[in-house]
Parts: sequence; structure tokens; C-alpha cells
Amino acid sequence: MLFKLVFALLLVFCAEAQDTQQILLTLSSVGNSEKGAQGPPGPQGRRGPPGLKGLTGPIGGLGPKGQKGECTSNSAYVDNAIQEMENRFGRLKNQMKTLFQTGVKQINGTAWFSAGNGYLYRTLPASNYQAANRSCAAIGATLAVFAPRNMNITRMILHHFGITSQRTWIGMNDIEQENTWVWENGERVLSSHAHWNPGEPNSHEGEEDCGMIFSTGKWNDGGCHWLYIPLCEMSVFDA
Ligand SMILES: *[C@@H]1O[C@H](CO)[C@@H](O)[C@H](O)[C@H]1NC(C)=O
Ligand SMILES: *[C@@H]1O[C@H](CO)[C@@H](O)[C@H](O)[C@H]1NC(C)=O
Ligand SMILES: *[C@@H]1O[C@H](CO)[C@@H](O)[C@H](O)[C@H]1NC(C)=O
Ligand SMILES: [Ca+2]
Ligand SMILES: [Ca+2]
Repeated sequence: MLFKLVFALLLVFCAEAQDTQQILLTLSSVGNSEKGAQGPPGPQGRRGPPGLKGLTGPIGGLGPKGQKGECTSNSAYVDNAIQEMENRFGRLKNQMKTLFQTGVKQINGTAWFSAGNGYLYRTLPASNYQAANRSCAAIGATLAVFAPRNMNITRMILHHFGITSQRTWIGMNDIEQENTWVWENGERVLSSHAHWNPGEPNSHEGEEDCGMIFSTGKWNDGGCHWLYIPLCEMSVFDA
């Protein structure tokens, strides 16, 4: 009878019970009024969501001193550029001085005569015109093409080199076309700056194609095979 009553109560209770654990608890308390031993701990729960980001920390202290920088290659480059400019400026100063100065100028241990017209002059041993043309080129010059246009300059040069009777090659010829005179720098010989000796050019016997000057500075057309003194000319800016 008592058992039936307990069972009926249990059924009513079970209807209201929310989960199995409560039923078991109820059953155990029905069967035994004393509290049971504690069960083993349940399995670990899932990991929770990450926490909020922390506050910014304080500014750190001063770091150790760095190594001294390298700037030798840069300053060497600047030093070279300055040196180069000083060299060029020094050369230009000398050239400007020589430009209007008359007198002897030593260039690489060789004496040249500065005529004050922006050009330097040298004479070489007598030879034919083509050889004279080549030997002037060999010393960095050309047969004179500027001096012969100015008789004062020409006479000053001849006087400097002590040329009183010898004949001298200058840089002009009419080899290419008879009576068309050209300077060795490619310019045409203009009548406005010509200083032909009276009666010249006469192309004597039809074979005078190379330009020469008498000791007066006046021009003549001569045979290219004759042996005259080459008058070499170089710009002061090429020295
Ligand atoms: C003189 O030499 C130059 C080169 O230096 C050359 O161009 C020219 O043809 C030469 N003139 C003669 C007449 O040989
Ligand atoms: C040449 O010199 C004379 C006097 O010595 C002068 O009268 C003449 O103007 C000068 N000519 C040139 C082109 O320099
Ligand atoms: C002088 O000598 C230097 C180096 O030796 C050379 O570069 C230069 O062309 C020479 N100048 C003349 C005018 O011969
Ligand atoms: Ca001729
Ligand atoms: Ca002649």
C-alpha cells in the first residue's frame, strides 16, 4: 500500500520534473533521505570569446647611439669635381691671358709664339706642302689660316721667327678646282681678306696650287712640291 502511494507521488512529480537529473535526485531522496556523494567533475567547457584589447603602453626609453655614418665616397666625388673645376678655371685663366698677349709661350716644354690674335705659332723645317700640312697636324696645329688675313699679324710673326728671305707655307690651296682657293679649315678664301702679291695668283706654267707668303707677308700661289717653311697655327684654347 505504501509502495503504491510512493509510486503515484513519483509519477506526479515526474510530470513536473524538468530533467532526468531532477528525477534521479527525487528518486534518491525518496529511497534515501541522506545526500549522495559528489559526482565526478563534468567535461571542460568550450573556450570563451577573446577579451577586449588592452590599453597602449607607455613610450619606451631612448635607444643606444647608432654608428657613425659613411660619407667618404660622396665627399671624394665633390672634392674631385671641385679639383676638376679649379683645373679648368686655371687653364681658362691662362688661355684668356695668352689670348691678347704677344710673346713666347711654353706649351708642354715647346716654345710657341702668341700673336695676341688668339693663336699660337711655330715654324718647322722646310718641306713640300702636303708634308708641311701633315707635320703641323702632328703637333696639334694646322698650316696658318688666320694670320695671313692680317698683314700686321703676319709681319709680326715673320719678324719673331727671323724670316727675312725664306718663303713660308700657309694653309690654303686651289688643288680641288683651279682658281677656287680654300683654307685648310674648309672656309673659302674671300677677296675681302686676300693679300695677294701684285700679279698673283698666276698659276705659273699651270701648276701652282699651294699658298705661300713672301717675307713681306704678301701671298703667292706656288708649286706644291717646293720646299718651304711650314707656318703652324693653333688656337690658344687647344693649348
Ligand atoms: C691637310 O691635312 C688635313 C688633315 O689634317 C686634310 O684634311 C687635308 O686634306 C690636307 N690637305 C692637303 C692639301 O693635303
Ligand atoms: C696695322 O698697323 C698699322 C700701323 O702700325 C695700323 O695703322 C693699321 O690699322 C693696322 N692694321 C690692322 C688690320 O690691324
Ligand atoms: C700636352 O700634354 C698633355 C699630356 O701629356 C696632352 O694631353 C696635351 O694634348 C698636350 N698639349 C699639346 C698642345 O700638345
Ligand atoms: Ca692654281
Ligand atoms: Ca704664283
